[in-house]
Formats: sequence, C-alpha cells, structure tokens
Amino acid sequence: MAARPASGQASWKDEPMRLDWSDVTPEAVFMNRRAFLAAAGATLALPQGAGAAGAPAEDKPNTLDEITHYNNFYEFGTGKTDPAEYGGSFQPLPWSVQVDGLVDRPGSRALDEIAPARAVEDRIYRLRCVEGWSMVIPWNGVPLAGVLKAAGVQAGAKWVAFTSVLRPEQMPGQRRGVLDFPYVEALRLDEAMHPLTLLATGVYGKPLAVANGAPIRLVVPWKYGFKSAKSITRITLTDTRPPTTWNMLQPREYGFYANVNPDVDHPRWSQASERRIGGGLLGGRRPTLMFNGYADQVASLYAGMDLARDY
Ligand SMILES: Nc1nc2c(c(=O)[nH]1)N[C@H]1C(S)=C(S)[C@@H](COP(=O)(O)O)O[C@H]1N2
Ligand SMILES: [Mo]
Repeated sequence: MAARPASGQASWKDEPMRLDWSDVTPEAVFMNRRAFLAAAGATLALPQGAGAAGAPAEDKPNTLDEITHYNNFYEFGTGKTDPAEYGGSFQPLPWSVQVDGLVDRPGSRALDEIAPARAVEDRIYRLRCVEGWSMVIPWNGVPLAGVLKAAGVQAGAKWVAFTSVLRPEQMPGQRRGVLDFPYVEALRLDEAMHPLTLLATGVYGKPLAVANGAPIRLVVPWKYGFKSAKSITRITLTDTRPPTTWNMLQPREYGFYANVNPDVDHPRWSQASERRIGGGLLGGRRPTLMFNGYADQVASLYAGMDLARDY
C-alpha cells in the first residue's frame, strides 16, 4: 500500500491541466487533424506513447460516432450498441449528486454547482477497457479534486465511493439484473484527488450522450474503464474500502485497483496489447502502455506496492 498523507490533502498540487486551445472547442477543430495535432503537442493529455511511438497521429481522437456507439453500460444491456439503441428512455436532466460521508459540508449538489460552465476543462484521454480495446476521447469536465475540496474532506477519509443511477424503469439492463445494480465503484483518496481524475460532463464540447454516462461520469484514465462509473448520483467519503461492482463479482479477474498494466494478464486473456477502436484492419493492434501511458503522472501513487499482487 502506498503511503498516503495523513490529512489526505498534502501531496497533490492544484495544477491546472487545461489544453491549450480556446475554451470553446467546436467539433470542427477536433475533426481537423492538423489543428488537433498542433494543440495536442502542447498538452499533458497524451504524455507517453504518442511521442514515444514517434507517431502522434495514431493517438488522434476517436470520432463522436465511435465514442457514442461502442460502449459498456450494462444498465442498458451487455451489447456494445445497446446503450445507443436503448438510451433514449433515460432522462438525465435535472440531475443532482449527493456528496456525503466524511466531509464537512455534506449535501445534494445540482449539476451546475458541481460543474459550472466556467470551470469545465478539455482533456483528451485514452480509455482502455479491461476487455482489451481502447479509444481516445476528448472529454470536457471538472477535476474531481475541486469537488471534494469544496465539500471539505475530513482527516479520517481514506476512500471515495461512487454510485451510479438506479432507475430500472428507464434502464432495461437493470430490469434484467445482469449485474447487482446500482453500479458502484471507488478510488483511494489520493487517486480521487489526482489532477488527472475527472468528472466528465461532455465530449467534443457537447453534453455527454446517455451512452457515455450522462449527465456526469467519472474518468480515471490510467485505470481500466470499469473504474470510471457512469451517471453518478452519489459520492461518499469513507474510512474503509468500499465494495465495487466488478471486483465483488469476480475479484480474481477484476482487481480493486485495476491499473492498466501490460504485465498483469486477465486470467482469460493477455493484456500485453490492445485494439484501438477505429484503428483500421491492421492498424488497430498496439502495445498496452503501463498505466495506460500516464505512468509519469501516477506511478508515484503506487510506490512500494506490488502491482502484480495488488492489481
Ligand atoms: N454505471 C456504469 N458505469 C460504467 C459501466 C457500466 O456498465 N455501468 N461500464 C464501464 C466500462 S467496463 C467501461 S470500459 C467504460 C466505458 O465508457 P464509454 O462507454 O463511455 O467508453 O464505462 C464504465 N462505466
Ligand atoms: Mo470496460
């Protein structure tokens, strides 16, 4: 277990990680590859891999169509196109998030309060699913750290639990009970406070599609995608490690930490490589990057931990 600051607040910095283009980022800008590459060159969002491979074009963002039509969101079904197909029955607005547990100021926060437009940042992140596929997604959102700090994290808090929405009447997958809903996930406090950890409210400058977890979802880019819970209704600070959906179901296959790691295989398949969605017939296969390419930013969180054992 990595050492954590006793107060839970001492070791992270309030570094802004804004991308370097204008606050308003019309989709046309993203779709223009030259403009995108110029912008991406100045960001921290694609820190490894792109440069290391010498071919940043390989890490160009996926199209909005790919991002919204190849999804895991079991609340709508287990098929990749089920969320796009059946998401229309879900009405995300109005929305509020309950922030509670070991915080000084617990309570319900409106979506606008959690992610006011002026605070929303652009973050282009790789997303790596534990199933072995990946995408590059230009999110818009707010760092989770700011939301937690605003709530006043208490000294005893060590973990942060996330609860996804439970609305069986609007979510056909919840009526079939393939998972034990609501979907729950959690992070260690230092992971939750890390500047890369985002509460996303949009993609390509548009509000999140239902398929991506409207209206607000977690994004933890160095971990397998199942850690990034969608359609979050509650954030709870705790002093004991919260239960998490996939880990409860099959702990050997889905660890609590779930850091992307090419050296720790899933019991049923290798994690050494991945398939980039939209990567073409031959171009889609690529090596998996340690911490999904974010090792420079996050490896220190796990100093002293045995990554092969505490996966
Ligand atoms: N509530 C909820 N959150 C979820 C899931 C889910 O089924 N339900 N699937 C997870 C998995 S396995 C992945 S890979 C990502 C996929 O995010 P995306 O569909 O926006 O790419 O969402 C994660 N968050
Ligand atoms: Mo996933």
